[in-house]
Amino acid sequence: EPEVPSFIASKVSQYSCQRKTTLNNYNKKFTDAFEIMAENYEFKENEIFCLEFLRAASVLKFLPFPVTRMKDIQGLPCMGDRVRDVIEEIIEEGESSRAKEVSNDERYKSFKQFTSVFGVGVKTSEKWYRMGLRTLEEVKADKTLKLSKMQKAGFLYYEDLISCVSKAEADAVSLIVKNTVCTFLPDALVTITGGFRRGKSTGHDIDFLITNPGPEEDDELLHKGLLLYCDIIESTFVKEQLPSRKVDAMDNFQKCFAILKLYQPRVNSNSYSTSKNFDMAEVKDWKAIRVDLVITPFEQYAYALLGWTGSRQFGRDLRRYATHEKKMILDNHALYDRRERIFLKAGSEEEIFTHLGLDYVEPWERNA
Ligand code: TTP
Ligand code: MN
Ligand code: MN
Ligand code: MN
Repeated sequence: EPEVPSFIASKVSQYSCQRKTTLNNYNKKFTDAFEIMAENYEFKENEIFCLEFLRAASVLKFLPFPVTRMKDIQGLPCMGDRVRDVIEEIIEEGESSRAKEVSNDERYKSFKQFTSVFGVGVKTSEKWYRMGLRTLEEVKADKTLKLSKMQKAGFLYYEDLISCVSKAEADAVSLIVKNTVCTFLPDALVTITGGFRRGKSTGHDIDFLITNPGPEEDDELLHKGLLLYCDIIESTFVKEQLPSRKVDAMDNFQKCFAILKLYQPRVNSNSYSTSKNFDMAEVKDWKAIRVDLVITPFEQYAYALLGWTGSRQFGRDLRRYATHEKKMILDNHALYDRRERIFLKAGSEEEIFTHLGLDYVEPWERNA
């Protein structure tokens, strides 16, 4: 039995931004079941139950030992009755009958397939399900459906997009994006955010934050070349507006949910590129890769970096902590102190943690 003398359950914070969560998860058995439950509630638009399971998963991801008895979770935050029932059954039976039921549920299985398509969310899935559609084959066969430009791209590159992005591919794309950006903006800073910044070895996409130090903002950058599919969302940020209080707020940066065409290394070659391999005209020698490009003004860079590094749960808890413990409002652009009625400037993530009175948490410890 692992002995963890410094571990005191009742001292574990309910906020994941006050915990250090690495990718080393001792309780995958439990957290996988919770994530299925949470996703099913998300598909049912039951945000409260969804968050309950996501918070519980996040606490167990943080635990430095595997849970083997109910006594192990005594005193921990976020362990409500619904959560405890699942844990108890997994301890006793090895699996959760509720999670198993959900993964075999027709509606869940359909929503899971539908939302695996780029551009398809819960709303569209709901619509298709109500029309009697159950599988992607049925969706593709239905010629009456009006697909968005994004969804068409999602179906066109489906196989590539559901296969994970590797670290090698992320590094290759990173070089390409940096080189391309630098031909337009030589001083620009390009940073990988998202899961790869948290140390994950695979991802569903690659997230980039781009900023140009100095006063000049370049809103032309995204309109220049290189992308297979690109839906540019113009910046809607208004100076002096208060940070958003929504739990899962979208930000107002100019951004682009793109698909990039990455040429695979040729036989006997190791280099990825975005130019064609002419001697291999017969075989598909490229892979479609999902890339998120976010452009931020330099003075908002630290806030954008913190927000886009995630994890999603870590970000939610940072904002919840700011609101409930500090009377502040945090989003991807700014931090507003409601008592002092001022915006708190930050040039680094460390400064944001300091403003919030939190110990610094490294990116690889934000896998909540
Ligand atoms: P994702 O790319 O969805 O997630 P991820 O990189 O953690 O994991 P994956 O390997 O599946 O890609 O989002 C990255 C972070 O960006 C996430 O913490 C939430 C944040 N985000 C925003 O802040 N605003 C947005 O509009 C979106 C889409 C994401
Ligand atoms: Mn990502
Ligand atoms: Mn994701
Ligand atoms: Mn992303």
